Order: sequence, then structure tokens, then C-alpha cells
Amino acid sequence: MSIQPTIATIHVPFDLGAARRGASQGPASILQAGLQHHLEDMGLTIESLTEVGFGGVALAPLDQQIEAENLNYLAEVLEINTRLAEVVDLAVKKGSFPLILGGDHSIAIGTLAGLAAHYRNLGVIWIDAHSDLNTAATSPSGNIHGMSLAVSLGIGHPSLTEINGVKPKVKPENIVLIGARSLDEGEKKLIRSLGIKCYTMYDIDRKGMANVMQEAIDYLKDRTDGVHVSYDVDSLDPIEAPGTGTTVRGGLQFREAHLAVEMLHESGLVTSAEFVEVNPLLDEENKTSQLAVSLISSLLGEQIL
Ligand code: B3U
Ligand code: MN
Ligand code: MN
Repeated sequence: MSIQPTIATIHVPFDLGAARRGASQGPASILQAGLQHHLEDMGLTIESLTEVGFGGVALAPLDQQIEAENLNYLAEVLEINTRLAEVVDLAVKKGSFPLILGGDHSIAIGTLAGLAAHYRNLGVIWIDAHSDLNTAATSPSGNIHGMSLAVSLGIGHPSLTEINGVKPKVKPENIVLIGARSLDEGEKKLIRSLGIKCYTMYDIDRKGMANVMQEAIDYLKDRTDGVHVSYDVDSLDPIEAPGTGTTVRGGLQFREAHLAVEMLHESGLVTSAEFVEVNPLLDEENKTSQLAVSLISSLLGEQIL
């Protein structure tokens, strides 16, 4: 029987990577929805919570040397992710399982920067309506949450790609995208040219979620020495997850979303996870925060029977 690692919960109340404010309240809202008790009831050991935030401290003005065209809040995104990378790095060193709660998806930059040094072939399962593979040159918005996976591939502003030194943090052949249905032209080109494995909603409808996840797991199993799950709640259909900044119709159903994490748990491959883009200001009766608690619990091994 394998020993269950301690869960290192890392809160990142940050939303300047997104267009709308509110995802910074995601961690508090997920906690309020009962995450801690739920995980403890499952018999998991939770480390005391770490928060990576600005804590009301004003930041220095943007460095004039940084060319920041079409990179909104670059200085803030850089600062938060530099700090997050250190905290994630430390959690892995201690042998804990890092569980990061966002925050918008720009925080994946720091998470992956903190994880990267510990793996030769880190696998990433990116569950998202989007692919977050834009650069300042291709982004329609300038919002860095739409660029975090590209940055982690070493494509983007050097200040971001060089966080924690190691560059790139992940190789294109070790990534699997699941749930994509809103891709920009530059992102489509990058997915094709780098050969990134991408299961769109079309593929999920055609093959079924069980087959898609089995293929994804089989694909990553032999080529990776750890798997990070980056779960953007906008992957779900807006009916299930209204509390998120950029909803896209035609998303994952409640059961598909759970099956994905249940199968990932069963695979025994997952070594870290993050749940991002929960925005309680846009939510309906805490539905999305409660959903996040339920998905996290399933990923960490909660069983129906
Ligand atoms: N692809 C668009 C929209 C977007 C990406 N990620 C989210 N929205 N959440 C962009 O702005 O890069
Ligand atoms: Mn995303
Ligand atoms: Mn998204």
C-alpha cells in the first residue's frame, strides 16, 4: 500500500492575469465551501495553509526596462509567480503533494516553475475551455492567464519564462489538453506545429470521456515521471460552473468533469494539482466553489462506495 503524502494547500488570491476581478476571492470561497473538513473526513493530512499574495502591500511601479506591450499587469504577474514558484518548490522538497488554489490561470506559471526542477519529464493535464497558449503577439486581450501554458513551454516574455531558471518547464510532448473549445488562431498554429495532444469537446463527444481519459493516461504513463493537473473550472459547462470569468457554452458535464479526476486518481500518476478561475463574485449560490471542493475530493481519492 502506498503512503498518502501530506497535502500542502497553497492559496493564491490573485486575479490580475484575467480581465475581470474576483478570482482572487476563489481560495477563500473554496475554503468556505468546506474543503478542509472534506479532505480531513477522507483521512488526508493537510499541512497548515500557505498564502501567496500581496497582503495589501503596494508594488513598485513597473520597471521601465521591461517591454510590456500587450502584457497586462506584467510586473504583478511576475512578482506573484516568482513567490509561488518558491513555495511550490519547497512543498515538493518536503515530500508533500502541492494543491494550489487560484486565482486566475496565470498562476500556473509559478506552479510549473516550482515543480519543473523536480522532474525530468513533468506531464501536464490541462483541463480548460481554452489552451492558454497565446503570446503577447497573438493574444486578443493582453491578459496573461491566456498565455500561461505558452510561458511554461518557454514561449513568451523572458521575465516570465525565466522564473526559477529552468527553461522550459514542460515539453510539448508531455502535455495533454482536455475540453478545448475556444482557441485563438495563434494557439491553433502552436498546437499543430508543436504536436501537442489536444482533446477538444468534439473528441470528448465522439469518443466519450472515459476513452479520452484512458488515452491521456496511457499516453503520459510511460513518458513522464510526475503529472500535474491544471484544472480551469471554465472547462465545465456554464450551467455547472457559472462562477468563472470567461464562460464558454458546450462544456464538460458534471459527471464528465468528475470522471476525469476519478480516473486520474485511479491512475496513481498525479503528483500535484491546481484549481483555478473560481470567481465567487459571478457565482450562483456558491455552486462553482462547491463544485471545486467536489472535484478536488475526487482527484484526491474520494469514492462513491
Ligand atoms: N484566449 C483568450 C481568452 C481566454 C483565455 N483564457 C481565458 N480566456 N480564461 C485570451 O484572452 O487569451
Ligand atoms: Mn485557463
Ligand atoms: Mn479557461
